[in-house]
Order: sequence, then C-alpha cells, then structure tokens
Amino acid sequence: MNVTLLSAQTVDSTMVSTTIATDSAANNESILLNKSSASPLISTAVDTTALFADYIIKKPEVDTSAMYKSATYYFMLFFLVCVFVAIIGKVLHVYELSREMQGNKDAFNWRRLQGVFFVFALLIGLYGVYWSYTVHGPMSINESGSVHGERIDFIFNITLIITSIVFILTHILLFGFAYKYRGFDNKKAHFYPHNNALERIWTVVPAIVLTVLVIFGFFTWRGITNVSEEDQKKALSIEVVGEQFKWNIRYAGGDNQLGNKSYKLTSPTNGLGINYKDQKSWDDRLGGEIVIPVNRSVRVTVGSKDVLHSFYIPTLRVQINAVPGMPTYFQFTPRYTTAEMREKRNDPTFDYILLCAKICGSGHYNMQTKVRIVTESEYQEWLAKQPLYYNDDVKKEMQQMTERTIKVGENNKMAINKEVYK
Ligand SMILES: [Cu+2]
Repeated sequence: MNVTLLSAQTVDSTMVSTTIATDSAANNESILLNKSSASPLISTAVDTTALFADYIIKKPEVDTSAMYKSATYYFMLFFLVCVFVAIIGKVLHVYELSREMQGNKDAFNWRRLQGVFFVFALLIGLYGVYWSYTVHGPMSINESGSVHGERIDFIFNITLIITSIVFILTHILLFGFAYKYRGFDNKKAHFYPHNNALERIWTVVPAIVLTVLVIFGFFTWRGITNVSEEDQKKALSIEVVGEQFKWNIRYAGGDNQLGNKSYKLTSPTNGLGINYKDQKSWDDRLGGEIVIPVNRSVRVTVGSKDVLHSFYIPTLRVQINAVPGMPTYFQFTPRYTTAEMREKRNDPTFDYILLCAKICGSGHYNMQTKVRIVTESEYQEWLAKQPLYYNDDVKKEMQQMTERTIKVGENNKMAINKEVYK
C-alpha cells in the first residue's frame, strides 16, 4: 500500500501512461486511489523510467553466463536435439518410402544401423566413465583427515574397483552383442530360452561377492562405532543438535560431562532444553563453531530438535543421522589440523566442513558449518573464550522461577517445570 501511494504521488500527468501489467494487485490499488483522489489523475501512470532507472542502466551489464548453467537451458537443449533427431528420422522415412515407390525392394536395414549406433554409445559411455574417474575422482577421493577414515577408504576403494570392473565388462558385452547380432537379412535368430548352468553362475557369483562386501563393511562399521566404555569416557565430549536450519553446539566443559536435557524444558531462552538444576550443565559452553583438538578422540552426541538431519563431515569420513528424540553418537580422532591439511592439499582455502546430509527443508543447504581442527593449546585458548550456557540471565530466570513456584503453591499448574527440574 505504501509503495502504491508513493507511486501515485510521483505521477506526472503529462507523462505517457504506462501500466505495470505484471503487478495487477498494485494496479487495482492505484485505481481505487485515483477514484477517491481530489485531483483526478489521467491514468494509473507510474514513472517507470524513474522507478526502474537502476535496472535500465544496469541491464547491459547483466552477466548471462549463469544462463548456460541453468536446468532450463539444458532442458531446452535436450528438446532441440530431440526435435533435430525426429526431423532426420522423418527425412529418412520419406527417403525409404520414395525408394519403395520406385520399386526398389531393398528397404533400408534399420537394425543394422542401430547395431552400429550401439558401438558409438559404448565408446562414448566408456569415455564418459574415464572422464568421470579422472576429473571427479580427484575431487572426491582425498586423504582422510581422521584415523578411522583409512578403513572406510579401504573398503570404499575395494568396492569401487570390483564394481568398476563388472560395470565395464558387462557394458562391453551388452553393447558388443547388440553390435555382433545386428540385423542381417540372411541371418536368423536362434531360439535359446534357458541354461541352468549359466543362471547358476550369474546368481551365485554376485551373491558371494556382495555377501563378502557386506560382511566386510559390517565389521568395519562395527569396529568404528563400537567404542569401549573406557574409551568413551576418555574422549572429549561435544553435543551437536540440528534444527531447521542450523547446528547448535555444546561443549561439555571442565567436567567433560554434558548436563542433562529434557524437551519439556525447551523455551525461547533455553533452546536445547538444558536442565540447569543439573550441576553438570553449569560449565557447558556454547560453541559458535566446531573446534576440535588434533590427535584427540572426540565423542559427538548428535540430536535433532525437529526433523531428521545428518551430521556429515566428509573429509573426516564422519556421518551419523540426527534423530529427534534419540541421541546418536560418533567417536573419531582427527589426525591433521586444518593448517596441516591446507599444506598437504596445497590449498590455502581448504576447511573441514560440517554438512547436513538429509534433505531437511528449504534451508537445508544453509546448514554448513566450518570445523576447525587445531592444536591442543589453540583449542584450550579458544574454549576458554566461549560463553557458558549457564549465564547470568539464566541464573536470574531460574531464581524468578523458584520464587514463582513457591508463591503459586504446590498445586498450581504454573509450576509445570517443577517435576522435570527435580
Ligand atoms: Cu538438515
């Protein structure tokens, strides 16, 4: 409404009337305004030149390079290729019909041509695989920043090698046979419906290979996630709670024990529902980012306040779901600091990044947080600077709540948090 008023006031009656067709709501309001106005306006004219002055000036500088990356561009390109192929097909069809009309009995052998196309498809496909491995490979397969990551990489590489060999062999056979048995006028297909020995081989061999891989993977995962209670206690305790769309980070503080929590205590001032009656929570610190000391075991308690999220630090080979109402854990030991990793990768901009690996909503992409791996002394220095959850405001609030509870009496419903705080 304000915008419309301003626009109407800037109307110059001598100006050529221009209606902003795209904003019909604004126009309707302008018309209403004109009717009630003391000095009648000629039209709903708006000085678009002034309004869009910036836009008009900037227009020639618009960078169109992004257009070539958009999905619409590629969709249109695909559509054009389809139209082109369809036109060629029609032309060939007309050519074939005209040959038939001229009494030429040897119709064009399409199956033969398709057999040749299969070879092209195989060659293009295999080149694509080679390109993907050489270009995308170095982007995704990098040295792990954590100790257990070595084991994950090992099983990942074995799986990749086996599946790559099978993938390439089966595709050569698939496309190769399509070429070998392409249409020949003098050849007749042999009917070969069944072969027990062949079926046994292609069922049993993949079953054995997959079983070995799955069992191998199961033991690797178990070895990483089954940590003895003694080692659990030794590890530095951090809690990371996901919510749409950020991560809340809590450091256990001097006692290395996180204070208890209850969803019933969640309030605008206590987002995690920390039970401040539990003295273990008094030294818990709020981390603005995740900072972890190198070569020290870290146990992350992962949770969620709303939907499923996933705690994912690819460079550290760490990933575990963040489930509302059920804490999950991941214990790992980083072996290179951020600085060391930058040197190793020869990339001064490198950072460990925490991502959310579940499509959890519109702001999902925004859940990335930097993770800094530092030396022990840097870590201690940083931690000391982080604010406590149990700050003066919380103390005051707790005091007020206690007073109110005493005031309203035992049976009053105002004291809803009483039980949980016990
Ligand atoms: Cu998420």
